[in-house]
Amino acid sequence: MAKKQFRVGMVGYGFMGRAHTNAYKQVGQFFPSDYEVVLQAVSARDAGKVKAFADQWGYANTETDWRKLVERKDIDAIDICTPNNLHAEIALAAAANGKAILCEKPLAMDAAEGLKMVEAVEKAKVPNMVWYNYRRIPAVTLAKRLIDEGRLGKVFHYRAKFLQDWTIKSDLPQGGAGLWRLDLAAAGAGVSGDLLAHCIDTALWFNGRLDTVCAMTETFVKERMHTQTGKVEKVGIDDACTFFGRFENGSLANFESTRYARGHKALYTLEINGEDMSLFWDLHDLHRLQIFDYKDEGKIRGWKSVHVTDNSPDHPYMDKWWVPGLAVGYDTSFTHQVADFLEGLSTGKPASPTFRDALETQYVLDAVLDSAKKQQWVTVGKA
Ligand code: SOE
Repeated sequence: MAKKQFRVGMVGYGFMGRAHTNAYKQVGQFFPSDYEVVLQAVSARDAGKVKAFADQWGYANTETDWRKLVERKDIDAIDICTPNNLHAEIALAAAANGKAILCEKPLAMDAAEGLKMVEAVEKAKVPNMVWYNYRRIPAVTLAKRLIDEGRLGKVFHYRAKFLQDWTIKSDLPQGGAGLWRLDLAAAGAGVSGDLLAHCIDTALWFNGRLDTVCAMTETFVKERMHTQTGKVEKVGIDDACTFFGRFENGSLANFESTRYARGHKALYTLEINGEDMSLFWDLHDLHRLQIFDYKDEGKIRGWKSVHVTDNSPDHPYMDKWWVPGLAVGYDTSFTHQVADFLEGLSTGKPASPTFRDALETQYVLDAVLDSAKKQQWVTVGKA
């Protein structure tokens, strides 16, 4: 049977534009579905740069105004890879034009904006998803399966860290390609929205709602040159953010994110401790899931390190790749996410996180920033 076309129009072409496009190109080879992904068009303001990107990555044509892109009849899905301050406007226009939407994380600048986006996609009944890609690392997905099977028993603790060091240099400007992450107006927040958002997304997926939080933030470099104004301006983002919290299931949360952990480039680690089992995962060793099973108590007590590379359905996604023992990487978490999205289109069971799922992370982020500002515990909001 002929495949249906899934014609993508992407807005933006930075690091995430490459990661998503790579996934679109790979998915049909490894995860056959009812759909053929077509790289229809990419949009960005600089005509020359966007054309060069389109030629390199195989997009059929380009636009310099995303408004034209979302109105095009030959496009089925809009992929939003822009700075965070544009997510809502583009998503609302895409929903009004009946497009499926795949939006880079975090969903929005804050929960109020995120809620409008949720309402728009739900009213328009368009398929939607947010690129919280770490859910689709096979070892992380396996951890979720073990949790859902009830193997951990009562959960006591959840802890996660996302550590980087690339903004320590005080002469790094704010604003512009990649560095918009340092500009509050474009990013909405600092490491909390950029890095902690990943940790929160996985945590809520694994362990349910967070109820209350108590946070601390710091901005170590207080002024930076702004690339748009050419002036030295106050830095409004959080450079580091740490918080404690309580999940609705009674377990305790402990999170840290920073771009000032000298030596760490992208160290995302998570650990969950239950009465019967503990799980630990580390992005730098992404194929391994460390498991402590209390059933082994006695002579063979100890942590085991499972290399999640069996090409059997026991190891999520891995039956579609190579032979047992051979690894896949960070990039394939995006491929898995597109594969799940397309499967969701076929089955009518949407792939997570939908905009509504990702809104929960926004509520936590709002509470975290509010708590840091007020220097007190804050209850996490709900839709
Ligand atoms: C920031 O450096 C960044 O690229 C984030 O924006 C991504 O979401 C994260 O996965 C890696 O780090």
